[in-house]
Amino acid sequence: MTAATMRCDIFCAVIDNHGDLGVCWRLARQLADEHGVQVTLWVDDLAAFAAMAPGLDPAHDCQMLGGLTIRRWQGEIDDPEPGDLVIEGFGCRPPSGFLLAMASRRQPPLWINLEYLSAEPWVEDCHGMTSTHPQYGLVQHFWFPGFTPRTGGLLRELRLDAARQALQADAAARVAFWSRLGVTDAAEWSRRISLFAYENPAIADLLDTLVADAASSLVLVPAGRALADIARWAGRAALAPGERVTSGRLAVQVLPFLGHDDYDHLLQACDLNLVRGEDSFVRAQWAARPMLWHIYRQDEDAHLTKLDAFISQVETQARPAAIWAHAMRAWNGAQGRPWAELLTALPALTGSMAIWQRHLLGQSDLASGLMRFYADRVESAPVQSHLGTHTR
Ligand code: TRH
Repeated sequence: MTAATMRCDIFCAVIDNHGDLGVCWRLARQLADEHGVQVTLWVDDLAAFAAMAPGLDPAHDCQMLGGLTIRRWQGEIDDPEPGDLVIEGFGCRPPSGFLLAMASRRQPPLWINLEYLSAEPWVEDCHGMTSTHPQYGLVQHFWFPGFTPRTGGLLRELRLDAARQALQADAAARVAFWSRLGVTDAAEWSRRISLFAYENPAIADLLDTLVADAASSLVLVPAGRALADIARWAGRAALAPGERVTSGRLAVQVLPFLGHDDYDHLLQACDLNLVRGEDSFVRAQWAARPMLWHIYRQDEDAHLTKLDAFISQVETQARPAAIWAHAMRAWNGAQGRPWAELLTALPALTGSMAIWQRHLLGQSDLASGLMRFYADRVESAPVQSHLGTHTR
């Protein structure tokens, strides 16, 4: 079998926000574009997907989107025909009829559970662990993304870094990008800051600091949850895309929710990126610019352990100024208002984040790692069926 004929099913359940879809869609695109895989992306909430991918029509159960087959997933699937690789995003289990069809293939598909990203040390031990389905005997492999070669790596497209370098080296290309977003004066500000966060009391503190700072700042906010905090700070009932609030040395510009590629360009064109969740957090690292991460809250403050694990990995590799760790913790609820000091440290932090990005670039990307795993496990495995039937 060649990669050109390889088929893959990716299952995505939208739990909340945009990250589950963001990760699954990005992986699907990369497998199709760079590895020639025929991908079907099964999504349980096409309306949420359409908000992120304007080309998608949520009324259609099955449609093509940029070379991918997108299918509505609601309960059991009629006449399932699983591909050679089946990926479930974040433990969303494919329906039992689909699992039965997987087990019935002459050679069952490679079954991957794509897990959440964490920088914690245990990830290296758990990456690649397996679990056997009690009924169908199918083996599921746990794929843990991460920041070290002994993990499942990070999503990174082949051309991403060349595109980043080109944009960051070309002032005219950045002006053209900003104009496309309807921002004609971006180059006139001393610094540009992108802001994508959950509700966060530290937003008001940071904006106050920017108002009074000696250097001018343009804060760019794609539509989303943080807007309520910003509107409150500005004394407005609400803010909508296209609106701008100005105070002292600061302007806050509201953008529409951007497409994936434009969001990458935004991160690359800014001098500081405030990101959240999982996927935007990774994209900010590829942008090689200073970033603060608003981490997704978990019960019993488990997210703070994750935050510290990430800080510690960056500190080991790139030795950023200590203010960065203070600011990361303050952005996530710790005491302190380190914002003025953070702004002063931005030039030095740009160097540190470039070192961290180069360190990560030295590792294999997640999709390539998956494809190598597939080649090793499946193409060399003897043909067999867990159910003893030969239906393929
Ligand atoms: O939206 P998030 O908070 O998503 C997730 C989910 O909540 C998930 O359940 C949780 O487990 C995880 O966080 C930790 O943040 P994230 O992961 O950054 O996803 C946002 C996606 O939206 C990402 O793919 C980037 C994309 N995006 C755009 O395409 N355009 C935009 O303008 C912005 C701001 C983001």
